[in-house]
Amino acid sequence: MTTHLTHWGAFEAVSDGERLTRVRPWRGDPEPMPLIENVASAQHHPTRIFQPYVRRGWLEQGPGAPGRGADSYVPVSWERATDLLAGELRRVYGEFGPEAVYGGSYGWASAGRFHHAQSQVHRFLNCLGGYVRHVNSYSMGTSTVLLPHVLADLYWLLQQGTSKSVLVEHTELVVAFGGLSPKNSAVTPGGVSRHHARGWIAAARARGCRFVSVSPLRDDMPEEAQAEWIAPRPGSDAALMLALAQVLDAEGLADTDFLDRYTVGFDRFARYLRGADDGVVKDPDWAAAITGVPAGRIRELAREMAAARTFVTVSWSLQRAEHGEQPVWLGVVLAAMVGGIGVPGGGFGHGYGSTSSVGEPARQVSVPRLPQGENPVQTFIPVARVADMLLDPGAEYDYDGRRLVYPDIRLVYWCGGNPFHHHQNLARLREAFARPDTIVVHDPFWTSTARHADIVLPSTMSVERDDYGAGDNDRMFFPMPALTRPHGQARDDYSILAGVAEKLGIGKEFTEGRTAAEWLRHLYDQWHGGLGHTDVPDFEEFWAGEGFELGVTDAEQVVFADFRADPEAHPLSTPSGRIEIFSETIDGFGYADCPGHPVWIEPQEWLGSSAAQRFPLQLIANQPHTKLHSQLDVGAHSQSVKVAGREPVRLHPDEAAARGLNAGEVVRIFNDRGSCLAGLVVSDAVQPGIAQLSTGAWYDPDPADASFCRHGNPNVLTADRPSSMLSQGCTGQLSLVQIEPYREPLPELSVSVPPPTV
Ligand SMILES: Nc1nc2c(c(=O)[nH]1)N[C@H]1C(S)=C(S)[C@@H](COP(=O)(O)OP(=O)(O)OC[C@H]3O[C@@H](n4cnc5c(=O)[nH]c(N)nc54)[C@H](O)[C@@H]3O)O[C@H]1N2
Ligand SMILES: Nc1nc2c(c(=O)[nH]1)N[C@H]1C(S)=C(S)[C@@H](COP(=O)(O)OP(=O)(O)OC[C@H]3O[C@@H](n4cnc5c(=O)[nH]c(N)nc54)[C@H](O)[C@@H]3O)O[C@H]1N2
Ligand SMILES: [Mo]
Repeated sequence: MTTHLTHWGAFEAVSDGERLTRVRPWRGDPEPMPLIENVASAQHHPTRIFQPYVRRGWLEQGPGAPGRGADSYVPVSWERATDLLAGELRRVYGEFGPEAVYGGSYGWASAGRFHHAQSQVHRFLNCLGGYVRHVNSYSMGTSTVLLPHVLADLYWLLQQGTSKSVLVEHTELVVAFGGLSPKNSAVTPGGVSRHHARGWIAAARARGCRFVSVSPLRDDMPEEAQAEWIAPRPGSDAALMLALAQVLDAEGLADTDFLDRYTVGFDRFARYLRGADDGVVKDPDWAAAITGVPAGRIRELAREMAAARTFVTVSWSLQRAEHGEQPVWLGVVLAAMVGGIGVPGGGFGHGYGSTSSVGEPARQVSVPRLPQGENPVQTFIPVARVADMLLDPGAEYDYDGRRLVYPDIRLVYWCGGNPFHHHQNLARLREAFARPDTIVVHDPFWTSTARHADIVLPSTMSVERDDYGAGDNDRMFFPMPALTRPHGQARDDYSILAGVAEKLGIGKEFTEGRTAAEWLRHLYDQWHGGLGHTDVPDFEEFWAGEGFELGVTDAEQVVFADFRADPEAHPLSTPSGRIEIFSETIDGFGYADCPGHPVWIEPQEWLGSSAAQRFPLQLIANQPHTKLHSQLDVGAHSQSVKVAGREPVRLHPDEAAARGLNAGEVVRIFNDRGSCLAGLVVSDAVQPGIAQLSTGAWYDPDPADASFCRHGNPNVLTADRPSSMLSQGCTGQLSLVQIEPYREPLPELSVSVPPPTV
């Protein structure tokens, strides 16, 4: 059997050269995940792209031809496709320059670090003169901007966060905003070898640690935690956290020595808690009316947090929302008020249930990766502003204290992502995608994004090519030799781009004269040579083996321990060198939607807003438990939970009964932006007032109405609205909807078969 790594786990497989005939979890994985079943079952699905295609209208009428998303496709040879693409790139770069090319290409693609699709396309576009890039992510677009102002660089924090093994030993109380969802811990960017979503929680619990899960869904916390479940109205966590802070302050429970020595601005924040300027004391009674959590319970929880060694973790989902800065900032403030930052088992964590990597100790070394070259273009967008950019070239907008201008994009190049999965308000995204002259997509599958492209190039899946990989903070470094030949005429992104580079006369710059196999060896040798220790195998031995362990610097790492020991010698990277409970920098930007200290600001769409009269259910569009985003949605495990082929939506029994809905029937979910079908699952793990429809169903628009998805993609319902002017992050997690029975004949899905071809 040969080992292979995916973002959702490592597996061992047997192949007949064409398909995987046996797959079993990697033997080192203590909690294997059924998501690996999607790989073999999807590999030769009819929606694999067999050969290169060009959209008919574009081929016949040239760049800018209308019809994207509804056209048929013309199969072409690789030679023809490469010629057409090279010609179009020459035209766009020649006439408009690199500022007219959007190459951000956001998306997770596959594990395996050489064939990392984004790195490949970025290197290619850099050889051509550069491109408009994106900054930040859909995952943590809000925190990435906020945290450096108030605590630390986000990626540093994720890498250096206190080890889960330290929490197991020392923590007495975990308060998890957004829970510690076992489904999310299935995944690590770049791959996960050993899953331990449940193991550490069970061990901490056995030692006597208590867990409080603050979440609208009971199953956001594994049963092993035996957690107390507190369910505030979604989007109202900031109010709950302010009240916890108010109790700590009012009852003299705050660690004032810690606040004096390690933080700045508590006094400004305390005025707000006490209502000194607005006359509103942010006490538990105030918060109870907003959150629905009983005031008595809030008061008690604050006391418990002050009395115990408490770890506060805030899931990434809370910042994927309007004013998503506030609950993250308040998580930091609460951890500071109870004095736990820098202490083993205390302090603040971000996303301890959001991926498997968070709370794993940092490795001593990173792993080899393809150099991307230099991008001379300065223009960028915060990633979730893509539709705004395409719809409104020349418009100005605010971002992190700057005034930026959207560029005028002629060509969009997407390789390894699925914006018609990940972006909000998909009907609007389709209008945006109608604007550029040309859209190029590489993907193994006919995703909805591929169906909006002009030039569609079939990529291999990771099981069809040689590579190697290790996930973030994951200790295993695996060789990933190809398990099967490519499907149809698929090529890996590197070969595709090398072919186009050749035609454009930049072949040498892009390939440096190496094949993919030669790159793998070259990058490994270079890395190996730079390590300076001898216990790491050379390439031959590595390639013939089944992976090896990379060392970690400190298995029992405690973040901010050195800062705690000596804040003068080890200041934070914030402007003051301390934790900023009040940020002069953010205050100086003057943004009404993100002032200088954390506050409660009512979102536009939550159960307390007037919009809830028409749309009384809070849609939670969280990550799916049966797949990674939209990847391999046609695979067996993903399909196993669909209801009449539609994505499942979960409702509380009372909400189903109030609408006369029965489990197993197809329902229509709608608001003013759009509607979709979904299959009803009734469960008391979901709070009343909530509809939970995970992301990931391939967008299947009705031919007459792009805002109606027949399959169940929640992003026809979500708002393309930024978190704030500070961060411009994605807010796809929460929106308001209504649900009704669907009485029409069920429409067939078109996204599960290839688009029409000529
Ligand atoms: N409403 C709402 N929306 C959300 C979220 C939410 O919480 N709510 N979450 C957001 C988050 S956190 C994220 S990260 C995004 C995820 O959004 P994406 O990362 O765009 O989603 P994926 O489905 O992983 O898309 C990866 C694509 O790459 C393709 N692919 C795989 N391997 C290769 C390869 O080797 N080469 C090429 N060329 N292609 C390859 C896959 O087939 C797939 O189509 O979604 C965001 N969208
Ligand atoms: N199986 C699987 N795992 C994944 C992924 C996947 O697609 N599939 N995607 C990966 C990626 S790219 C990312 S970025 C991470 C994302 O990690 P997260 O952002 O943490 O994941 P989500 O599933 O979006 O949200 C977690 C939970 O937050 C809760 N929640 C939502 N809104 C609120 C709120 O207002 N208040 C409170 N208290 N809770 C709320 C929801 O009930 C939800 O189940 O997940 C990663 N892990
Ligand atoms: Mo993400």
